[in-house]
Amino acid sequence: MATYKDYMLFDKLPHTWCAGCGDGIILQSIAAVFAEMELDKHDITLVSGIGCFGRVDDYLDINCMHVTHGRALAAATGVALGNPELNVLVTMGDGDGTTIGGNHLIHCARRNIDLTAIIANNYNYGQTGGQYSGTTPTDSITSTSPYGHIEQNFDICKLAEAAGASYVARSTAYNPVQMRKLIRGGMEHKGFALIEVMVACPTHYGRYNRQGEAADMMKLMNEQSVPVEKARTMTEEELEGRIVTGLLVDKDREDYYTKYKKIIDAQNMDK
Ligand SMILES: Cc1ncc(C[n+]2csc(CCOP(=O)(O)OP(=O)(O)O)c2C)c(N)n1
Ligand code: SF4
Repeated sequence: MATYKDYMLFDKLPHTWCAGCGDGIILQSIAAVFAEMELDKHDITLVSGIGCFGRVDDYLDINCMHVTHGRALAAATGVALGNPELNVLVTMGDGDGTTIGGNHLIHCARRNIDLTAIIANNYNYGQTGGQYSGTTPTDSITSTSPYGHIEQNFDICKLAEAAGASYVARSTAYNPVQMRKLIRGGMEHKGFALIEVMVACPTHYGRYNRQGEAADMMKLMNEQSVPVEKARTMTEEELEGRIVTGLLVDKDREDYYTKYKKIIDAQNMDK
């Protein structure tokens, strides 16, 4: 039986992430899902953007594309439409996926492109020194908001849902069992799947906001988490500052390629 190790490039270790960074937990979870699904390596393509989390492709023994910051979903759209049989995964940070690349996110969701996007949300641009991104909570401290961030932040899952995503889920690096289940669900879903995973960046966000060591950040993440089933019984005030986890949206909506192929096939029948 395959294990996550069969999909890893161990000769590329040690990895470049800081001690306590949550990104490695997602890497292991992705490889574990490949093993659970017994996927042939040639049937997977992973497209990643630039950033700390974008480095996941360095450690996986599968076909990968490392593309420009903010453009991973655009490149992955081409891959998914070019070969609809592939399992296409896209790995991005919150800066990559929702800030510089936010436009691609909403249009991928709207079009229902059949791919699985995983966004590691550490509330900042980790790789370039902890600048604020579109998900940085209001009032928090970053290298570019030393007196407190004045902007309103995005809720990535709500944004994806509003744009038409047919599968939306959220998990945390604290809960890899749930994360694996949700990533697998996204990969098995036909259409655009978005999984947001909350991760700790102790080097920048945690340090600036005095959240302690990596383990303290993980504890906080767990305390803030609330399963979606329970969240549905809570008021807006009670949900303030909480991380709602689980499967948030799961809709049956025909994906882009299937719809397009039907039109082309019908045209060819008329000839
Ligand atoms: C077009 C472009 N703009 C800016 C950069 C510089 N840059 C590289 S990584 C990065 C931030 C990455 O942040 P995020 O996507 O949140 O990922 P993280 O590092 O936090 O995992 C930036 C701004 C770039 N490489 N290309
Ligand atoms: S800077 Fe932050 S996100 Fe990047 S590797 Fe270090 S802890 Fe992880």
